[in-house]
Amino acid sequence: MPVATRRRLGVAVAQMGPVHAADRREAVVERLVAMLATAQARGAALVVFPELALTTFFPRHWMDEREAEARYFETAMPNPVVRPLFDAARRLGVGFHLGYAELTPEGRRYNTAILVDRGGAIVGKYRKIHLPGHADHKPDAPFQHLEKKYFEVGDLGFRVFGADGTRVGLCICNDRRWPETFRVLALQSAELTVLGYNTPSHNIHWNEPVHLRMSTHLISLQAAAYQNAMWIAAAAKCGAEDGFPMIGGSVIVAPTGEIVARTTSEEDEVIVADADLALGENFRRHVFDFARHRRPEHYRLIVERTGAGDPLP
Ligand code: ING
Repeated sequence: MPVATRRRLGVAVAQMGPVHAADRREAVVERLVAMLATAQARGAALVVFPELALTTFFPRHWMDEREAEARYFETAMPNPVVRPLFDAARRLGVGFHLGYAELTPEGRRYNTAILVDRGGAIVGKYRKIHLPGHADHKPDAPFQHLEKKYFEVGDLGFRVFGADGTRVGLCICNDRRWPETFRVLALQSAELTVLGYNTPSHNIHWNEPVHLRMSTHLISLQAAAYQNAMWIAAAAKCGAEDGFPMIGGSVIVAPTGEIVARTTSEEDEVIVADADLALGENFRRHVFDFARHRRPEHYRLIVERTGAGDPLP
């Protein structure tokens, strides 16, 4: 039985430590450029940066939408502040993924991520679909989680883009907790999915043991990678932003479900894997040959129902 021939791709995850509310975007971009150079020097052709990489995780704070737009949203991409990152990537011949808060010319706000190829061109864009948290002010909570207030549900769907010969899927943070995310990307033949996340270490809704934040994060990614025969590269922005802790645990996961690289800090840290994209092909040819094994006629509830309901008659 022929085994797929190797297809190597140097994948890096550039984890970010805290970005405090007072940090200037120029200083943040300098951190990103430094990590991009480190990743390139270690053989990376693609570098994954976190969700909302340019600013602090501002949904933790209650403010007027206009103030949020003025302080934390980008009205153009690229723009003069992030231009040094695009220039460095093109100079070094490295593609990258970047998450940021997008304010469109029509005034719509999205939690957005882009995929930039090794020539510096934006070849993919995604707007976060699964928005966690709430839209109301919870003054008694230690912090807010106002993604449902500041962002609209993404309108671009889950898409797979061609970047330098690789089929790359995009998602963002909470999306990783929903298996539908990765299955829709796998049904479009994604061989690598990249994402960023900002995951608060504490749960404001109940006294969830802190260690579960890391275990549920890793379980979600390892299961998704294996069950969809894809590589997954996930980049945290983490550490205590103005005293509010977020988990690290940036990882590169193989289609086997195995973690092949992970960070050990909650600071700026680069991890790199020499990913063999053919590894997924072996799983897609056998265990997860969707065309041969899936039975969508029995999965209808997944699309027809939003919330759980009664058992079928
Ligand atoms: N953050 C968190 C995440 O999904 C969260 C929110 C944490 C939801 C843990 C449920 C459980 O990782 C973002 N930004 O989505």
